[in-house]
Amino acid sequence: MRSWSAPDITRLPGESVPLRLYDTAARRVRQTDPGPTARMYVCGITPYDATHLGHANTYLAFDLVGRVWRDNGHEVHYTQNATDVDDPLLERAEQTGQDWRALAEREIELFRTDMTALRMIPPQEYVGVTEVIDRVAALVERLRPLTYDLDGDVYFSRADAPKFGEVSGYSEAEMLALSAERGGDPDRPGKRDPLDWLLWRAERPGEPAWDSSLGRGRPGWHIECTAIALDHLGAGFDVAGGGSDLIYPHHECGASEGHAATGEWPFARFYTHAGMVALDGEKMSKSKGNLVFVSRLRAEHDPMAVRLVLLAHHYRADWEYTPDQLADAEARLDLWRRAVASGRGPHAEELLATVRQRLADDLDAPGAVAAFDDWARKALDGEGEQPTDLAAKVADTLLGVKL
Ligand code: 5CA
Ligand code: ZN
Repeated sequence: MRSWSAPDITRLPGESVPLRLYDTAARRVRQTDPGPTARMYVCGITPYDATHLGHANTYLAFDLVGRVWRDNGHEVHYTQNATDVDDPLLERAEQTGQDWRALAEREIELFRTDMTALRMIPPQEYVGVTEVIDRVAALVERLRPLTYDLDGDVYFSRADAPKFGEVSGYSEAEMLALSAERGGDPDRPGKRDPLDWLLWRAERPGEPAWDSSLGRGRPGWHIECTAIALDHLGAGFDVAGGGSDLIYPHHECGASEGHAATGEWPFARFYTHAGMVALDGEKMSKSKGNLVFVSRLRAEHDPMAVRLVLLAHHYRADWEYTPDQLADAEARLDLWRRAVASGRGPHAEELLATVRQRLADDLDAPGAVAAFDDWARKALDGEGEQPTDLAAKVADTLLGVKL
């Protein structure tokens, strides 16, 4: 599919700082160590509703990863999927009397517009699952020794996956509870193990299906991301990302699939997860409907203020959105713009060094934002006689905020 348009990125002077990032599988912060080309896969939307602040929070985290790596001199190879056929999408289309393809296409187009407005660097490959059904089926075939059939559906047998459980570190009981909550079917009769997961779903009446060597049907969820990541990035890529709701089952199962297909472990060198954004005390989710849409916010407010709302929170934190955060972000944007427009301020080299330090330290965006606030206040207090263009570049290149 078409990706979205890229913001301009300029290079900054001086020494950058290598990126340290939290790895869920290691359960600690470690230094990333990419080759000349850093490879990142981020789990994309299921396009049945508009992009909300929670999604944007996740995509911002990985946008910052890409920005820091670029600043470190790496090329960044970034792949993202769109789950453009799945149960929730089909259900929403049915309930609202729309064609599921038209619904997905419309929401994906809105997502692109939202991402462009928020100055998110686009992936080189933006892949809809419906474009790669044959590749997914081929991967399921490759996993054959670890799979079994159940009424025409194909399941992955976790008993044969030696690393299963290592990404999340969750207990059996935790996995069981989450499986039921997040699209799994632990209670389906005939499964060898409740945590075995669906790789291929045989055609059901009224559901879309594709011809394949596995018979007519459609892919299960986790396998789509494994197939797309393998095809574009190869095993052992640098970062697999998404929100923390994907730790189990999505990334846990995907990691075992990748391992089984290639023999390589880990499938991704880092599994990195953004926190959950809530509204009115509950995780923002399309199924609950407690949503703050990016498209609605940016219609009434500067998209850079929306970006600053997100930057004010650490990516791993769970936080609740309240409208006063947008008012604070607008005040901050105004402060930064006035400071840059004043044309004179303190040396921005120090600001650049601090922002680099903060972002390289597991993406401490709030720390970077505080450093910029400090510089801007000093500039407006008449401290320093240096030109302000470097400060503007720091905001633009490292934080993605165009002033
Ligand atoms: N299509 C799958 C991934 S393959 C999916 O989870 N789609 S989604 O539309 O539900 O979510 C898209 C991305 O936003 C995922 O990375 C998910 O982890 C993240 N996300 C969803 N809800 C929230 C939330 N409330 N806060 C933060 N991130 C969220
Ligand atoms: Zn995914």
